[in-house]
This record gives sequence, C-alpha cells and structure tokens, in this order.
Amino acid sequence: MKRILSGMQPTSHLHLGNYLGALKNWVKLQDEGAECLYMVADLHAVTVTHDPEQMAQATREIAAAFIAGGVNPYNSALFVQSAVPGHSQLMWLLSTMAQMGKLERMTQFKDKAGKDSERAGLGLFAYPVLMAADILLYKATHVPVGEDQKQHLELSREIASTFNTRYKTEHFPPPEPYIMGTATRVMSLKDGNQKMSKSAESDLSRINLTDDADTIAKKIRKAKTDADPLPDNVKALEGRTEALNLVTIYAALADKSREKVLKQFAGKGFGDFKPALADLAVSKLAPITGRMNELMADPAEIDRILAKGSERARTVSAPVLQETMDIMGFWKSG
Ligand code: AQP
Repeated sequence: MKRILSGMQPTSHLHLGNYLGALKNWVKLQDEGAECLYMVADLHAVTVTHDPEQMAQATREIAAAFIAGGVNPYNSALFVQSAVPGHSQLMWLLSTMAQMGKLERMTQFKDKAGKDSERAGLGLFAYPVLMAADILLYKATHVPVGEDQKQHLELSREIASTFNTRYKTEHFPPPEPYIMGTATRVMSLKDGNQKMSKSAESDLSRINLTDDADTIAKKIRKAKTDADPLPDNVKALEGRTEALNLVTIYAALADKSREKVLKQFAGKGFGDFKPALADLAVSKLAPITGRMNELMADPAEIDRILAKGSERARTVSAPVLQETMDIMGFWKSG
C-alpha cells in the first residue's frame, strides 16, 4: 500500500496553482485508497521572513483549504509539521549525512537566496534536509512532486541510501516520486514564464482560493494575453506563454485536454475566451471558497481537526524516530 506524504507552506493564501498542481491530486490519491499524510509545512515557512501573527492564521486557512478542496480529515492525517517534534529531531540526524556540495547545487536555494546567498539563513540552505526528514519520518513510499521539487526528492533518496549503507540496514525505504499525470503547472497571470506563486508581489498575478467571484473575474480580465485568436492545436501556442497558460487553466478546471479546449475556442479571441474562463473558474472555485469560509468561521473546530491529525502523525512517526536513534547508537534508559 502506498503511503503518501506532502505539504504546503503557510506563507500566504493558497492559490489556483496550489489547487490544480497539488491539492486536487492529493484528493485523488486519498480517494484511490492510499494512506495519506498531509501537513501544513510551517517549519519550512519560517525559512523566509514571515509574520508570526499571519502564520497562525494562514495555518488554519490552509487546513480549511485542504478540507474544502476534498481532503477528508477522518481518512487522511491532516496535521501541522511543528506539532510533530520528530521532524526537527530527524532533520538533525540526517543533516550529518547530507553533503554540503549537494545542497549547494539545489536550484531552489539559489532562486530563493537570490544574489546575496552569503546572508541567507542556514534553514533555507538546509530546507531539503528537512524535506528528507518529513518524508523518511513516516517511511513514506511515494511523494507527489512537481518539476521544482524533483531535485529535493532525489536528495531525500540519497540521504536514505547513505543512512542504510552507513549503518548496514534497510531502515529507510527510498521514497519514489509520484508524478501526477494530471498535475498542472499554473503560471502567473502577469508573466507566462513565472509560476503562479503565493509570494509574488502582485496579487493580480494569482487567483487565491479566498477570492470572491468578482475578484476572480477581474483578475482574469486583466490577465496578460496577446492580440491573436486561439489556434486549433497546442503546438501553435508555442511562444505564446500567457495564452497557453490560460488554456491550460481552462483545461484543468474543466477536466478536459487542452486540445479539446482549443477545438472549442479555435478562431476566437480573448474577448470571448476570458469571460468563458472566468465563468468556469468561478463555478469550480466558489464552492471551495464557500466551504472554506464556513470552516474558518469555526476556528476551534479546525484546531480540533489539526490536533487529532497531529496526534496521529506523532503516533505513526514515533517508532520510526526511535528505531533511527537505536540504529545510530543513542543512549536509551533501561
Ligand atoms: N504555480 C504552481 N503550479 C502548480 N503547482 C504549484 N505548486 C505551487 N505553485 C504551483 C505546488 O503547490 C504545493 C505547495 O507548495 P508550497 O507551499 O511548498 O510552496 P511553493 O511550491 O514554494 O509554491 P508557492 O505557492 O509559490 O509558495 P511560495 O511563494 O511561498 O514559495 C507544491 O506541491 C507545489 O509544487
């Protein structure tokens, strides 16, 4: 049986990219019967400057988004990373086998640290080791990954293998990437070469799961496009990154192929396509936003769900951490 581990950082509101690229597929995995552990990755969120008050709020909001998007907290474990101390503990142990040279080659660190990497925090540098700990703490067999996380998962596999070789054991199963056939990479509404992101400066660049219908319609109306009509095949969209992005979003929301969408809209300009996309986006997202708002109106209930999920995560992970420490020869009382 597959055991899945994945998470999202409470850095801000979740957006359409998080939904179509991750959450929608998490629900599919859960519904296919995999054992799923989904976390609010707050230890990762503090590797960049953050607002403490905002993070507690974002943690509840993300949990509400998971549930509203279809994660069943009575089936999947929905938990907060920092509520399971094993993540940080295992990270320290694994950091002794993560090679600096490999960490230096991680492209996400280079992107996030920017030009002034000398001043970047150790946490940002060590982020992939924490990710390895997240996965190995549960002996997760599969990790849903997008393109941007493939390199980190490869490092997790290497760390697992180094541990097993060093201590002559098969303790950690190497986690497999779970490439979702239907996962969609959603790009910024303002620049088709940048991914839609929580931390991008312009709110017009993304559709948040908290946006109301008018805001969604406005953002789509203002999305960058070009003056040409839509072609009847995907290949002809080469070089038109913004147009391709809007077609991709339409296809993912409608659960159709991009070819089918283009057949439907071939010859039409964005004056026709954008209102159709706005209607579709509102019809798919409004029920999720509505449910999120209902859940957010009762934060105590969200806290209860997170506390239960975190307890379950601690129960699953405690023996793995203990066995890891035993293998490494740490002292244990009588
Ligand atoms: N634009 C996207 N298209 C498809 N999938 C995406 N994901 C993020 N952006 C897109 C997927 O969402 C999951 C959670 O991501 P995260 O919270 O770890 O943050 P991130 O990957 O760094 O993405 P964000 O939303 O842009 O956050 P910030 O701005 O805080 O860095 C992951 O599975 C990711 O692939």
